[in-house]
This record gives sequence, structure tokens and C-alpha cells, in this order.
Amino acid sequence: MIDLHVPSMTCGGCVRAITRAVEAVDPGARVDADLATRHVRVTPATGSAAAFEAALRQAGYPATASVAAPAPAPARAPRKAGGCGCGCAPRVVAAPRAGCCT
Ligand SMILES: [Cu+2]
Repeated sequence: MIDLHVPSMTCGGCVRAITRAVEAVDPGARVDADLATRHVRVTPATGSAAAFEAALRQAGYPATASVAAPAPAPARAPRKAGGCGCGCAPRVVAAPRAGCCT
């Protein structure tokens, strides 16, 4: 997913113009504009961040693209069935705390 920050996007008309500009580059793209934050999230089919930036600049909406980071990894490994979820492995830890990993 590509995140485009478009400071000059101020109303629904801008959103439509921006959506059209993105779709002109990549008809298969999914465009999800958030007027409040002035960010447009594009899930491209074929287009690139640079291509969308260029198209929006031409349409009169200079944009800053950033490729969104993937969702953060879960903080902990998933709990294993039957374990207590503390992360230690009963067969590896010689002396688990009382009540833990038993
Ligand atoms: Cu507008």
C-alpha cells in the first residue's frame, strides 16, 4: 500500500479529482482518501508511488508518497497450546518458576 500525503486536498471535489488522477495511472488501484488527515491510501494494481506522485502533481495536487510499513509484528509469539504463555519452553528451562510451564 502507498500512502500519499496531499496537503492541498481540502474537499470532496479534490478527493474526486485525486481519485481520477490515480485511476488514470492505474485503473485497478483502490483509492481510499481521508480528507481529515489529507492522506490518500492507494492499493495499486500496477502503478508505483512515483507514478502516482507525478499524476497528482499534474492534476494540481502535489503529494508526498511513502510506502506504508507493514503492520507491526505481534509483540509476543503466539501462545502455544497447553502452555502458560510466558514464552519459556518447559523442556529447555531447567528450573521454571513455580506454577510456570508445568
Ligand atoms: Cu477541493
